[in-house]
Formats: sequence, structure tokens, C-alpha cells
Amino acid sequence: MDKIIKVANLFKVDAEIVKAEKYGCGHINDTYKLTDINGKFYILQRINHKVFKNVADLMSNIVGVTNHIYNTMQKEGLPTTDVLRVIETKDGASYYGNDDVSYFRMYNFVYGGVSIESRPTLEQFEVSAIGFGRFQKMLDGYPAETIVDSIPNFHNTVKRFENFENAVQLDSENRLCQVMDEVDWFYRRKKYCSQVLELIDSGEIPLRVTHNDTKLNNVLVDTVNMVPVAVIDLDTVMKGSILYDFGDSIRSGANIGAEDEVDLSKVDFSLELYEAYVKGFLSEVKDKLTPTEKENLSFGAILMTYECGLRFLTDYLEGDHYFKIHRANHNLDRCRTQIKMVESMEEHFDEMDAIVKKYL
Ligand code: ADP
Ligand code: GN1
Ligand code: MG
Repeated sequence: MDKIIKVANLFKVDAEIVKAEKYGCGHINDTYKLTDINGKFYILQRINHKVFKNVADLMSNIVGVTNHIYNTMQKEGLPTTDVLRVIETKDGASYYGNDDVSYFRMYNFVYGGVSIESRPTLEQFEVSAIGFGRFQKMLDGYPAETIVDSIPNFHNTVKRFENFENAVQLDSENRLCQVMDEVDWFYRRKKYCSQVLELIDSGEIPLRVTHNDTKLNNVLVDTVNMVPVAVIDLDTVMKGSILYDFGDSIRSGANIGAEDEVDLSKVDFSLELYEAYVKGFLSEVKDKLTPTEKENLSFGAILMTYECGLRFLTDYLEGDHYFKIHRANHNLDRCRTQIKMVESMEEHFDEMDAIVKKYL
């Protein structure tokens, strides 16, 4: 941790950083909670440079978006203490590092809320939906042309399927024989991949500035006063469909079990949780949705869950080099929960649509 503390003190902190500890459960970056000599906290992240290849562009996206949110909240007279902000280095840069030493950035520590990792209560999930819905509204009108794609084709499920097919063909780790059933399962649903992309291409679904990684633990919630505090993990803010943001929240939060639960009898899609999210999200954004977006909202949940399962399986086949793993078969376990979730959503699809209609 000495090295982390040394790096931390290169940033514009109020007082000397004296403690650093690993923090959070993200799958991509290395996150540290820092404490300065007066007991104040900060967040330092080692940016995953294999995933985010152009750190300068990535950070310019994040600085732009966080400034926009801060300014909007200030103009509206809303409290700004817990707004996510980039803390510069003492040299005035938004990040520190290079290819050799890796890349670091600092954020203020958001005190007012916590990450819920999985199994939210109905109320917590509704609050998370309000948080993501407000975030979406706040980005309405943000100049999309200033945002660089931090991961090109992030939610291009057709491309994701091609990557998956390559991994199957290469079978570089000799794991294919263990996952033939899962591979077959994804092939049987290949038609899902192009459905939203075709509607985007035909102009029926607009591209907006979206978060694209609206996992439950990426919104910090005040679980005492039951209010959303801050949307974090802004690495993937890019042009995208609102169906992606809605869908990924359902994928991660409307599960009665954890994303990596091994016992699949503990994993299932919950219509009650779905309803709680739909209620919160639509209370914020329903007025700006187009008819085609409304029609496809429920499918967005299936698509994002299918896509994430496909990505976990691809990573498993390629030797687990993308998502952080903490045990053998971790990505395979994650893939299997996504499969179970999709199957359950397919069974309940008409009820999901009825819930959307109820809150429109
Ligand atoms: P990853 O891309 O690896 O998911 P995140 O930016 O989501 O990284 O950070 C990982 C976790 O660290 C989050 O889920 C959250 O619990 C915590 N975290 C990140 N930033 C902050 C912050 N500014 N204040 C408080 N907690 C944070
Ligand atoms: C990653 O970074 P984190 O843990 O919030 C991933 C998401 C996946 C998610 C699955 C940049 O999210 O796309 O849906 O894991 N983020 C990136 O848990 O790939
Ligand atoms: Mg995260």
C-alpha cells in the first residue's frame, strides 16, 4: 500500500494521505479508499488500462460529465456535496501515470450513500431506479459529439456474438468441452443480438448519452432516508440506447440471488423487483421515451442479461482476462446465473410488458 499512498499524495488532497485500503466490488478497476491525516476519505482508482485503452479520452469524458452534473445541480439549487468529482493531480491533470506505472485517478469520497451489491429490497431498488432515471435526465442535452467511445461497440451485441464465436472456435484454454450446453443455449437465442441494433439503425430508437453500466452497485443510495445520492462508475458513459441502461439495472438488481451464485435454485428473476424498478425509472423518464422505446423496454432487460452472460462465457473460454475473478469457474458461474435470469424473463415476458404499460 505504500506505493498507493505515494501516488495518492500526488493529487490535490486537503491533507497528507496516511492510509489506503482496497475498496468495493467492481469487476474492472482497482479501487482504494484513502484516509488523510484529518480522517477525510477519498477514492483512488487504478484504471484498467487493458479495458480502457485511451485514458486521456476516457478522463476527458468523465471530467465533462461530472462538471455538467455539478453545474446542473448547482443551478437547480440542489446539494452538491456528494456529487462525484474528479480531483486533479498537483500538476493540474485529471489523472496520473503512463503505460509503465499504470494510470490512476482520484474522486471525492461520496459519504451520503452506499453500494448495494445484490438482493435489494423493493424500496432500495425503486430508489436506485430513480437515481439512474435522474442521471439519464441530467444528461439529456449533453453534447454527445464531445464524448469519445471509451469502449467501441460496448453494447453491440452482434459484435459480442462474433467475439464469442471466435472464442468458441479457438478454444484456447480447452474449456469448450465443459460448456457445450451453455454455448448451444446462446446460439439458440442468437436472434436477440440484432433486434435493438436494427431499430437504432432504422432511426426508431434514438441514441442518447447513456451510462451503459447501470449495475445496482454503480448507484450510491442513502438507505436510511431512501434517496439516491450519486451515480458512479462513469467510464462507459457514451452514446447508447436507454434500453441498455434500463436493461442492465434489471439484469443486476431484479435477481433474488447474487450475480455469481453457484446454487441456481437461489437465483431467479423477480417480477416484484421488476415492478419496483419500472415504477421508479418511469416516474423520471417516461415523458421522454419514444413509442418504440416503450415497446421494447422489457426486451431491453432480456437483451442486457443475454449479452452479459455471453460476455462472461466468452471471457471464461478465453482464460478470464477481462472480468476480475476470485475463484476457479467464476465467470462460468456468472454466466449460468444470467442464463437462468433470461429463461425466467422469457417465461414472464407478458407480465413484464403489462407492468411497463401500467406505469406509462
Ligand atoms: P469498477 O469499474 O471496477 O466497477 P467503480 O467505479 O464502480 O469501479 O468502483 C468500485 C466500487 O467502489 C463501487 O461499486 C463503489 O462501491 C465504490 N466507489 C467508487 N467510487 C466511489 C466514491 N466516489 N465514493 C464512494 N464509493 C465509491
Ligand atoms: C462490469 O465495472 P463493473 O463491475 O461496474 C462491466 C459491465 C458488466 C458488469 C457485470 C466496463 O461492471 O459491463 O455488465 O461488470 N463493465 C465494463 O457485472 O465492462
Ligand atoms: Mg462499478
